[in-house]
Amino acid sequence: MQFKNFNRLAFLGVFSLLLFSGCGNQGSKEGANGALNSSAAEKVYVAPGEKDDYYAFLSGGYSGNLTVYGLPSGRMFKEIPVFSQFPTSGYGYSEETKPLLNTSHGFIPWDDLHHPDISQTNGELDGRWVFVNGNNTPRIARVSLATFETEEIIEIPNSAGNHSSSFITENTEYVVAGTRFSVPVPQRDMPINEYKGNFKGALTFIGVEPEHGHMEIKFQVIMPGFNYDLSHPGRGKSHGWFFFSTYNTEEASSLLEVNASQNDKDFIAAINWKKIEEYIANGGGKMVPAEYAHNVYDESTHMATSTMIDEVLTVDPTEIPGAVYLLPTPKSPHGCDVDPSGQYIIGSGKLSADITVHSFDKMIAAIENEKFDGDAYGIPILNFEEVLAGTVKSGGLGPLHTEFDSDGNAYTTFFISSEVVKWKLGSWEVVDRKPTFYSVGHLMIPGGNSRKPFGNYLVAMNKITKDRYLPTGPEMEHSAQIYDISGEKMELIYDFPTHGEPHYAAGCPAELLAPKSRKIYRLDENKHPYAAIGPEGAKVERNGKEVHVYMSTIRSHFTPDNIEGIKVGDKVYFHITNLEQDFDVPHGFSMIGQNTSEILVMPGQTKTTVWEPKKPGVWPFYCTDFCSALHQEMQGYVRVSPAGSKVELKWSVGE
Ligand code: RUQ
Ligand code: CUA
Repeated sequence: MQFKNFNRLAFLGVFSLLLFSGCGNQGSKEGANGALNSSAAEKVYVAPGEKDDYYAFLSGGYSGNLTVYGLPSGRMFKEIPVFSQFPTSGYGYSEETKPLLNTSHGFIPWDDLHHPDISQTNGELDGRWVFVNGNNTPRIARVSLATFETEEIIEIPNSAGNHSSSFITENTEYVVAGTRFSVPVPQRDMPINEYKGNFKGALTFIGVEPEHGHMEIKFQVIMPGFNYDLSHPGRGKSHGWFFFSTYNTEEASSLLEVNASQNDKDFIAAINWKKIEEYIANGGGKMVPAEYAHNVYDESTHMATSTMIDEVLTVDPTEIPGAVYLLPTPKSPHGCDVDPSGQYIIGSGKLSADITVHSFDKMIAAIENEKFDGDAYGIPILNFEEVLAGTVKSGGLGPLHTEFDSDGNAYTTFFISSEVVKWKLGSWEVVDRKPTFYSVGHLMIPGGNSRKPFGNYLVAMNKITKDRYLPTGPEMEHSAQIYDISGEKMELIYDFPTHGEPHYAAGCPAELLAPKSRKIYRLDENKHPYAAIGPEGAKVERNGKEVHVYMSTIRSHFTPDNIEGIKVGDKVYFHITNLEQDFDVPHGFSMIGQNTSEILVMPGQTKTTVWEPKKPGVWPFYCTDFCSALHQEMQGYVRVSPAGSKVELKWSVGE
């Protein structure tokens, strides 16, 4: 009896505890976490047929691609191939898009994509393009936000581990790319242990032509051989400057985890690019030999071309007084972020508990009053105390990245203590903190890296997933988390899986993009040299061993769909034109035994895929996209005869 009572009491105790915490979760925003909180569910619920408020562009890291999500639903809308071949659309496999992946090292069908940044006008997102970086074989790409397709890729010479990239200035004057790894400039055969003093770090300023967004390298600042990790543009009052975090100012080439953590402070490099522009306008800088690819997709011919460029303009910062300064920043800073006003430059020492905030005004005063603490390879080092605006005593560990809302708050991620910390600009006081699950890297607030943030949601992108989803073998997709930041306290409202490794992301209101989205390519504007505009345009032409098939598609047949007279040893180019002029009606094309992928051809578009038949026979092709009730009927045959056979070339449809 006694025993029973005890048990019942214990049971009641546990029950009331459960009840209590349940109520607590529902009653306050604090501690709101997961399914217990029904208002959280409402906040992310976008009913069937309804649309999201924001687009979010998440980097895919080692997938080489960019993924598009809706906020607040966390629904994935699209994966945009950028640096990787992508069979889903045929990107990087079709003849038209292959040149986009050309580099000075040849065709490189992969890269490691880290930092999307949306184009800006007057410091506000303008929704025209999103720029992204390829780390590994240094490249910057421009993705159109009308077509959601990669339109241009430029390779960055003298660079390696292109990581402090691809951030843009407030009128998209430049997209900037900085080298993470310093290397010999120009590249040459030399002993690795002679790194110190001999390797260099190139910071590249790529001009963006305002109408079409075409990129052109304007100049490279050849800096000391540090690691340039992240960067952000000045804005507002600091427009005209660009800030780069550095680590490994020790210039170690081996065991960096120890050797690059010796100095108590590394630097944020402040680059006055307007000064450099003046210097160049007055004939400054040196053209040096370089080899890099510039690849551009032309929307009227639906084709990309790759051009090799053989020189680049470099500038030596020590020859331009007033152009470059170093701001001492503790503990191997990673993130380097600038607040919406342009006053504060935030350096997150990744081995630190505190966040260092520099003041732009104090920096200018320190420069004027020559408050220097020596120099590094001739570049003045500003006195730390003179430029320091404040320190955020965060109570966390391992700060990485900071974004901002429109109310003077900053939000910093902490990798080691696995949390987002909200603090106030100016008073440096911590006002809230929420755990992330787990080990957050970057975070994103739509517009949070511009003069006009949209402060409803914060997306944390985590490095470790562990128990958040059903297990899927040894590898889990990375997890992202959405926090509602419209109140004083942050509230975790949703978890969603991402694809690849999301490093940074960029987000903007849906109304900025949705109305401008392209629906079709107009047939009467199609300038592709191999287009078959209408079934009359369909034909097959032989030119030696090359055969060009001008083929058109419409629901639900190909013209032509029977081809004879192809021989083993031929190289057959299928140029497919989709005659549809209806939104969202692509046709696909695939050929048996083809050493490439299918292609997906958008309405009004022409795309080309190559086939080199190896064996005689009658080989079928078909449409890969379920386009109509008679999609399964959308097929054809190619007769392949032995090399040297006399079978005549002919083609037909409906005979
Ligand atoms: S990185 S997690 Cu931007 Cu490549 Cu910091
Ligand atoms: Cu066209 Cu299926």
